[in-house]
Amino acid sequence: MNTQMTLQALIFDVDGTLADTERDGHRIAFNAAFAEAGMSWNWDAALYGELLAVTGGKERMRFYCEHHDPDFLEQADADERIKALHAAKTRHYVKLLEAGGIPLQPGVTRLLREAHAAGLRLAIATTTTPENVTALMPPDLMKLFEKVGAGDTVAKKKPAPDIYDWVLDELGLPPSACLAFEDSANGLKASLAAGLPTLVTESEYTLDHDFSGAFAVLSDLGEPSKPCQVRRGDMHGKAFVDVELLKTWHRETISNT
Ligand code: XBP
Ligand code: MG
Repeated sequence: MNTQMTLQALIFDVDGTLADTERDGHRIAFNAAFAEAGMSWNWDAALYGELLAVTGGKERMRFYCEHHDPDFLEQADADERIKALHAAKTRHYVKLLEAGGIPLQPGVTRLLREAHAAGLRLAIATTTTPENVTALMPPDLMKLFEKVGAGDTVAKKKPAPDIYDWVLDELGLPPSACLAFEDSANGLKASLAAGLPTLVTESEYTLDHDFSGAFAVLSDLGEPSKPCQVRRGDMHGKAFVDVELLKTWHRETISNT
């Protein structure tokens, strides 16, 4: 097996994958920004689920306007107002995380530490704003990530593969030497389009998404004391995801291509 074929890096999505941040994090921060600006927009949990069809906060606001408040976009300064609302939303989101935080998904801390100790390189490929990632992750875990591709680093957000392509380029690795971790159909489309074998762990808003193409779909990464639920894929007798299992899955995906 040449070195290009051994597993060398893990690339993680953030929202929904490292932590379930949307309903009780991003949504609350959007609404706080709207209220602060004296606007009547208020995104309830069901509406927010529909708006998640579009990744990126600024893009999501624009999508909301197109369907619910088209007059907003008629204003000459609509783009600037969306930008300002988004900056306020980021401020609220960071404050919310600092105040109490949103817990990381089961198995995330364990697997990140184990993978780093085993010499695997770690990176992030997310649609969210960089400050949001730093606010979410405890500093000792954040420093394990060698590259962070986030927000407006690339022009086209997921489901376009661009953020994954950017991270692969930064790592100097081919997709066949990596695994991606995603929680949503848009994220999975992006990672697969970049050629990355992908493990899906579900999140609150993505339970009914189409995860065709993922090599396995799990409730979460699991812990020794709390096995994950397996929706699809072969756990090879394991109750949770560890580095050994990732290497086995990686070998399988490579030999199937
Ligand atoms: C999540 C997103 C983001 C967040 C909001 O993407 O789509 O837009 O909901 O973050 P991923 P911003 O799962 O790929 O991390 O408002 O900072 O865009
Ligand atoms: Mg996600």
